[in-house]
Amino acid sequence: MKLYNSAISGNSYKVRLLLSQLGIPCTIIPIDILKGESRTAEFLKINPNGRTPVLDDNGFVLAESNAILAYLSRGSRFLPDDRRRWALVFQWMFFEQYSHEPYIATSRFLLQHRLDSPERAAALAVRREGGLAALRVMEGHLTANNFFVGDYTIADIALFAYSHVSHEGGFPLDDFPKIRAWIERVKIQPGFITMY
Ligand SMILES: N[C@@H](CCC(=O)N[C@@H](CS)C(=O)NCC(=O)O)C(=O)O
Repeated sequence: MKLYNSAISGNSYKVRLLLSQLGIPCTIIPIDILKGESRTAEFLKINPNGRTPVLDDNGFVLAESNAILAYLSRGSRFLPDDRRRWALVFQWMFFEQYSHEPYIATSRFLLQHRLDSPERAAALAVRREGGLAALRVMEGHLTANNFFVGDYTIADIALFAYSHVSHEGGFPLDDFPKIRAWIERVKIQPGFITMY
């Protein structure tokens, strides 16, 4: 098992976290996205979309962090078998990719890796309301639930990756006590590893 991994990416961290919790050994292949290493001709042969993470399981090559989570967790306690719970896990993972990551992760990238400029300020401004809306949805759900679907699943891993560093994207969690409490619950799961 090989993982093409970006050290600064929450999407790559999701996969490293699950691999650790499953106890699956994996060779990490570092890809420096800030140096354009995910856009070389060689890497585009691996993932024509030019993005990390990418898993290579004995020649089976899979991109998209949440697809990788689904692939690795199948048959494990991190992905329920029950059809409705299984679908709810995917509901939250699609939510993460459409309503959370495009606002919170990209704001973090802009703040941490792009110089201040009017263009950056404008890009952050258009992401602000979407990011807050996603956090409000999470806060509401976590008011009545300890995890996103029953016990800890890959839905939690997918949402944890960028939520726990959301302050780095300009989204501090002061007004989201339920999310903060959930973050602490995730951090004490067996096999947990930090992002950095
Ligand atoms: N939907 C994809 C997003 C992957 C993605 O945006 N990866 C970023 C790092 S977080 C990347 O590799 N960017 C490099 C580039 O666009 O050149 C996933 O969940 O895996």
